Amino acid sequence: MKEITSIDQLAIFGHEPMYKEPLYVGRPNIGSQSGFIQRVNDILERRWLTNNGPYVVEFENKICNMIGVRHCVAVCNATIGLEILFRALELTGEVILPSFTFIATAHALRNQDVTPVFCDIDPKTHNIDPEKVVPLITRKTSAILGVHVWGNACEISNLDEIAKLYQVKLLFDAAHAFGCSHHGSMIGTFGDAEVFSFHATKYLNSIEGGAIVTNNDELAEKLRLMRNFGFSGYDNVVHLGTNAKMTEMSAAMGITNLEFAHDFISVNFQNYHLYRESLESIPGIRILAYDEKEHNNYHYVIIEIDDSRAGIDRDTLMKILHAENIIARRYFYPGCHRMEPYRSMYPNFDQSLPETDGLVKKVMSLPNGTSITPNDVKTVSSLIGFAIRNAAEIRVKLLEREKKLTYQSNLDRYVFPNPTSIHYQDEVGV
Ligand code: T4K
Repeated sequence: MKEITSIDQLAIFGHEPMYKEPLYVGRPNIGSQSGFIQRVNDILERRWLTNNGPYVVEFENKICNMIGVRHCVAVCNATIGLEILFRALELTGEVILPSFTFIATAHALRNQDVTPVFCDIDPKTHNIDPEKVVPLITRKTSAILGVHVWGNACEISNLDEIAKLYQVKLLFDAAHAFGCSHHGSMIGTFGDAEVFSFHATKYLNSIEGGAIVTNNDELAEKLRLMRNFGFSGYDNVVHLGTNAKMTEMSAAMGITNLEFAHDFISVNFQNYHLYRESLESIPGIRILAYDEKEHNNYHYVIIEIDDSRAGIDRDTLMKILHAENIIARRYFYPGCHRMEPYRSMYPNFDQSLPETDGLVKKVMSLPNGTSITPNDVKTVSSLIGFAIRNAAEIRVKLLEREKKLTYQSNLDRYVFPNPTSIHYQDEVGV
């Protein structure tokens, strides 16, 4: 494990970074390179590359069996999956969703001319707060769209009650939640439909990819038509559609990785627990917990930095880590409501999402996955501990450096006047 003993050894102050190669959040898990290559060879020999090929069908069936859902419609990515789902359900008007999500959740609605209405979150879980949903419901509301952030399930039964009471659809962006459960049932079986992401950065990837899962036969049939331009057999288009198909290459990667899903979880689990042990006692750090009674993929290691206790704020800590080539991320800063086109649409959201606004300032995602070793976890954790223990000294040194830089840049910007071009007051008009 690499350890730092004095603040002069920090890369932010000019020392060599701890890592030559960056340590990323979201480095893809790749189960078996040879297993994947073998499937790629099959694809090439079969010359069946896309359009509902055998690997896509196999991938879909495996997902249905794994999570216990009737239909899985594999798609090219979760964003398009969300979009065709919204269109299939003919959502109109407004949909209530958290602002604390990846921008794709909001864009997928807006791209269908549906207005995203941002709801605040429960700061303990980072998920949409059902109590705050009800006041946002209007006659225009057509759905509630929960996001199982970090794979932790939303308060599904409360949201379900609200959706039934107001007769609106209940959908879940389950991009993070493949392999996770809620009250013993797998995510993917709740609401009218849920959407997984199999993007390269997800716990289980199909390079790019996603899947819409539902127990609604009619909806599934519609989605299958819509992902393939609305074609029902040769020369017969029966529905408006698009190209949302998953390729055989993607399905081959998905199936290969499914065979190693337990191994990925076991690495994530060990790393997550090691992070917990190492970070738990550091003042000002809270590590987001997973409910160990449930299935979790433990893909995201999320910490919150309380700067009043840690003595250092999240952004400074992140700069320290980045300088060492530890590329921690501040997902989902600054919140969808503060990004375009939403910040222009809703200038008043400035005050109405206090929990989201508070969280985006302190949350940080740490590297996890099969490319992260226990040694890396110890190194990252000990660096965070070191930065917090030495916060006061680091702050002073950063401030001094900033002053020096400001002074230098003022000097650089200052244009010394050419004495011949100086006109004094009493010369004007002469
Ligand atoms: N809903 C939610 C709640 C989501 O989080 C997402 C996606 C979606 C919907 C939409 O799902 P998709 O349409 O993507 O299926 C990343 C991912 O691109 C995005 O899929 C994900 N959420 C989001 C949370 O994270 P960025 O902008 O952070 O990506 P990027 O390129 O910075 O990659 C993250 C890190 O991963 C990099 O620092 C390097 C590493 N990396 C990445 C790739 C692609 C690799 O090492 N190898 C790779 O191949 O969005």
